[in-house]
Amino acid sequence: CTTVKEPIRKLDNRSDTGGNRPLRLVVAALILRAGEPGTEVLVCQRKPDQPMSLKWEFPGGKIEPGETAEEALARELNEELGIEAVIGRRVSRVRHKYRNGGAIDLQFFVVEEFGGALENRIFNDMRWSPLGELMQYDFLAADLGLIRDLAEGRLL
Ligand code: 9L3
Ligand code: MG
Repeated sequence: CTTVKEPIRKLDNRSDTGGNRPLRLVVAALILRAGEPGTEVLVCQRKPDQPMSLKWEFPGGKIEPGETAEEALARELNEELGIEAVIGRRVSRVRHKYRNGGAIDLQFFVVEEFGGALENRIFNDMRWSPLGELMQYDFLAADLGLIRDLAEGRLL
């Protein structure tokens, strides 16, 4: 009689769009500021050497084991933008499937307050965009539903 040791299936939240893996949990921020004439939001462009290169996104990343969504987002925003963000309300949650079978669970939070000065630490480019102009950027597919809601004034 032999015992087959099944590998323990751990949540693999490291890879990007990886094929046959459990759902990756991701958080992203709508960093808002008062603009003229209306609210503006920070949009960031991924680097040429990153997966989904040169696509625009709302900044954020994967939740690490043991972190709450808010903790993960505060950490990501510190790593990516050098700020101490106050994570506000959650405005949207979507499930996005990639063609290779991978999927993400993506939660968006509003950030209206932060400490420190915004600094571009990892992106190709970053800009403040009026909500109505978000459609002009080539965004990640996972962010598009939210973009539409924001541009049409449904969310904020
Ligand atoms: N993702 C989608 N929309 C976003 C963010 C920050 C991330 N606004 C997707 C891209 C990757 C995964 O989530 O598939 C992990 O993100 P990252 O670690 O590459 O930032
Ligand atoms: Mg990221």
